[in-house]
Amino acid sequence: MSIYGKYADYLPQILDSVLQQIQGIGQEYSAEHGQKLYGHLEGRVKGEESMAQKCERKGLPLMPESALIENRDAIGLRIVCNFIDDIYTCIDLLKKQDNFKIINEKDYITDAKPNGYRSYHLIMEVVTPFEDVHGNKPGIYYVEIQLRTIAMDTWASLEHEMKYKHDIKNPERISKELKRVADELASCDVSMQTIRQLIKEGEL
Ligand code: 0O2
Repeated sequence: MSIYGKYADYLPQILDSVLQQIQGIGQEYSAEHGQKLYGHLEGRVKGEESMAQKCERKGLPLMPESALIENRDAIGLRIVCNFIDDIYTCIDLLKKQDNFKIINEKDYITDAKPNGYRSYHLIMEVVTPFEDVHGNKPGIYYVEIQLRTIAMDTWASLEHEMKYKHDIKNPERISKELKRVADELASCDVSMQTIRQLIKEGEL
């Protein structure tokens, strides 16, 4: 039996509808401002095995309540922006959506994790036409959104991959190098932002 139980079929449908809504926000923004709000958008339903492992790690029973209430990232989206400012514009636009309610925010861009990880995390409650774990219909489901620049995304993907390489001989050196690269990329993001601002001012 799936850890998501009878709710398993709803999750990809909720993901699709949130993806579509955010695509719509992006299209509207491009039409109005003549520039892209984000570079790319992706989403996934967390695999059952991965969710089961996460529940086990947290000492939670393997049941839908753990997967869909105690954990809030069964449905996850990532918005990758070209510039840091665009991340905050996206967040403002998400907050204006009537059917999205942001219940938790973590700004790892202003406060990077000690290892150098940068990203902005939101947990949203989304109203859906489906029954939820509490038996309510329309039901409320959680969706995690990670917002990053291209540079932050590149770093996080490589770091994530390396986490699963257990045969690294000099982990301390690698962690130090990764932190150094994260800080260099963050500095590039700020420079790119400044260049865009200079171009905009030149257009006035
Ligand atoms: P996956 O496989 O990417 O989904 P949670 O663990 O979600 O219950 P927590 O610890 O408060 O709660 O989560 P946080 O800090 O919001 O981070 C959750 C997700 O952010 C992770 O999900 C990763 O996707 C990403 N993340 C956080 N820290 C790092 C990091 O140092 N490096 C990288 N590459 N990604 C990070 P999962 O479920 O751990 O993994």
